Amino acid sequence: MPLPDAPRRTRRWRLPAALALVAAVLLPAVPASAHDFPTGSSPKAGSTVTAPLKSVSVTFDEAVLTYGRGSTVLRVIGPEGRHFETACPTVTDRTVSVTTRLGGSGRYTVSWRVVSADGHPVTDSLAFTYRAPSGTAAAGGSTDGPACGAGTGAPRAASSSGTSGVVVLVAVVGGLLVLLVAAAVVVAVLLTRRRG
Ligand SMILES: [Cu+2]
Repeated sequence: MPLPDAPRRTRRWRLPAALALVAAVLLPAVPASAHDFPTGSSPKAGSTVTAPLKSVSVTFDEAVLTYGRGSTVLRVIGPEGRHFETACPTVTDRTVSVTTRLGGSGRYTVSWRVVSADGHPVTDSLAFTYRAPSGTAAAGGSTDGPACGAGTGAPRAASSSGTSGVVVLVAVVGGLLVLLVAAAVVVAVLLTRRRG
C-alpha cells in the first residue's frame, strides 16, 4: 500500500528543516560580535624598512570609532623600549596613523588600542625591522610618547580586550548550547511521534 509511506517521507525532512531554521536564527549572532582586525599596515608586518619613516599606519576591516582625545592609541616602540611616535594618532575612517621619527636600527613594535565598530576596544601589535640608512640621524625618542589623553602610560585596553574576548566566547558557546538543546528537543519530538 503506497499511502502510509507518504507521511513518513514528509517526517524525514522535519529534523533537517528544523535544524536549518534554528541555525539560521542563531548563526547571524556570531559575526555580529566580531571585532575590528587589521587588514593592512604601513610598514607591513614583518617587513624591513631601509628608508627614514615619517609615519606608521594601520588599516582595519571596519570603521574605527573615536570618543574624543585618547580613545585611539598607536605607539611605535623601538628596540630599547622608547617611543618614536611624535604626535597623537589620527583616525580616518578605517585607518589610524601617527607621525614618526625613528631611532637606530632594530626591531620596532607598533601597538594599538582602537575602538571597534561595535564600540568595544581591541588591542594588538605588529613588528617591523628598521635598517637605518647611513647618514641618517637617529631620533632619541621619548620615554612615554606624546601625551594623548587616556592614551598615555600602559595600555589599559589589554584587560578590556581580554574581557570582550571572554564575552564573545561565552556568546558563541551559549549559542552552540542553545543549538544543541534545540536539536535534542527536535530529535526527541521526532522519535516520540514516530513511535506513536
Ligand atoms: Cu565587541
